Amino acid sequence: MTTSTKAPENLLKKLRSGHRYVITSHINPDGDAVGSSLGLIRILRAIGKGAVVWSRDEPPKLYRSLAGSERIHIGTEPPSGFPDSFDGVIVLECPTLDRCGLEEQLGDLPVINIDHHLGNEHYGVVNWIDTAAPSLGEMIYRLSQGLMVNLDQETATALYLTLVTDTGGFRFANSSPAAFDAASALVAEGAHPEQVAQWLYESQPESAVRLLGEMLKTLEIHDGRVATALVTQEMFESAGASSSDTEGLIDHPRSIAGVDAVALIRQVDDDQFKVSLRSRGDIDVEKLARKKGGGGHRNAAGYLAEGPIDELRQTVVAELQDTLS
Ligand SMILES: [Mn+2]
Repeated sequence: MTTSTKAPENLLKKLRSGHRYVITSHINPDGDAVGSSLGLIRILRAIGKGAVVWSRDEPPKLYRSLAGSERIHIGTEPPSGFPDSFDGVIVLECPTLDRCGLEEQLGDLPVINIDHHLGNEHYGVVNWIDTAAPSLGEMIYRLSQGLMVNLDQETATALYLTLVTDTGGFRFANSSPAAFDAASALVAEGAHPEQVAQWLYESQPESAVRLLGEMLKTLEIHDGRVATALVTQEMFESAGASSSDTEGLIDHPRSIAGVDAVALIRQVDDDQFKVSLRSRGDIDVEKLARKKGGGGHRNAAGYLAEGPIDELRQTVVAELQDTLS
């Protein structure tokens, strides 16, 4: 039995009362942001509403196979007819309004806030926050039930993808009964798990795999528990890769048995480097990143630093070892 709550009545009422909506989500959109937006737009259309998905940043290539991704309005320039021909802005996945990167542009339109993050600031005229939801897309699935919309295959696929990306392929602690219930229902509605898995895990450009090969040559393990690796501009060139090919690279050193903290040092300019940190369990790398002017979450954080790269690596190793002790 699941204990997921239904979409609240005031939200359903609010959505039914308008004619046209902007749907937006956070900067650097992830699978949950993109899949939830593209699922929601189809659900709104099914009840006769017009809508536009507006994203400040371009979604990763990974999600281009989702239906409607080519019609996402990208950038800070408003979509045509905005704001006069819209009745509201639906903000997904943003604990604070500024996370959408468009807070200056949104003007006075009423905001509908749907989120599953801790610490959401309830900035909307309607707020539906469920921190137990495995993905925002799972909440959108419940919203579709509240609106009594039967999902088509494309909508089911978009929402299913949010479950896969936010639960790390049903591996993370949020892989709850609600996640499996929604996944089951969405697959019954036509989502294809093997197709989504292929998009997410088996559609890498050759350059990304070659860059991984280059990175692994630089892998070092320090006292068994800290791993570091480098990605330099030279490596980008020899792999024919660009910065979008670095997505997920850090997961490889992190997957080594016994390694509790990882740093990937990536060259962004001659003497400028992005340090990405990962850790397991209670090991807090966010604190270290924040001290360096960056940020993130307890187990995934990052910051910018100056070279030279070998000195930087030594410093990072010492600091991660400090964090572990
Ligand atoms: Mn999410």
